[in-house]
Amino acid sequence: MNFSLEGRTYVVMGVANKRSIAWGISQALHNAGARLVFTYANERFEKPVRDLAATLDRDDSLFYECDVTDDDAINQTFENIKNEVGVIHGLAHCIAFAKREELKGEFLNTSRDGFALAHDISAFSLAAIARAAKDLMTEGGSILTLTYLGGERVVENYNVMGVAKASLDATMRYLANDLGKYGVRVNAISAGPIRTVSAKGVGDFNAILKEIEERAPLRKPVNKEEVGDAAYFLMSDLSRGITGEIIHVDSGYNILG
Ligand code: KAL
Repeated sequence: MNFSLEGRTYVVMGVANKRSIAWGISQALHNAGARLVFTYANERFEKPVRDLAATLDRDDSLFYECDVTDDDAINQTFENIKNEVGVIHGLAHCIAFAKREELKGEFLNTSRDGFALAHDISAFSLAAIARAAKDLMTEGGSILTLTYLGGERVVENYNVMGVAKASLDATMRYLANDLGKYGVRVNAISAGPIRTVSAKGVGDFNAILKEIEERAPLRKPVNKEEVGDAAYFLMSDLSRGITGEIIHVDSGYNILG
């Protein structure tokens, strides 16, 4: 069995800065020997992603802009990746968005377009990307997305993003069923709260972390390295019997009532 990812290529979508879970995943895959292909939403993120990748001790990483709300952009991105590397062995989808004003107060006030936007970027994009990436996974593959407990139960303020995560979770399972026959596995990691750009501006994030320190079985918040290691497991042959699964990397918080 192959624990190493040497000779393999993985696409990581959604690195925003050094705190990003996507960056923790990138580092873990890199340390296991993988070649990385980064995609970012728009030119604003190009330099941060290139600067971070430059800290890795290899220079064959690739970079592509990919607006996941645009089918043509998705198809073009994977066409470009195919022309450059031929085969990919996995993909990490670390992408979500909801309007800031809909991530506080009551879910009841969610707008029609805010609901559609959150679902388009945070859930449908996984299906669109899986469809485009499948053609590059000719040696089998592992697709990974990031979800959160707020898709399974009500978490204050998470609101429309929680509903979008529930959709993402189901999307992941349906894709796992469709793609299994091609040797492609599809799973999700449900990470505990980590102070990333997503969490920026969340007033009571300290209170959320304090709750984890006091109540989670492991009594500490998780970090992006712990999520990265679980991602490495899901990208490697060690997880070859696992698909359609949500692995909680959350210090055990989700088991509490
Ligand atoms: C209950 C929690 C507190 C946080 C509440 C909501 C978090 C939602 C996540 C969502 C992805 C955040 C956004 O979409 C922010 C967006 O409106 C504004 N930010 C941006 O546009 C920046 C510039 C870009 C880079 O961000 C995006 N997303 O494109 C949940 C906590 C405890 C756990 C978290 C943080 C979960 C999670 O889903 O991230």
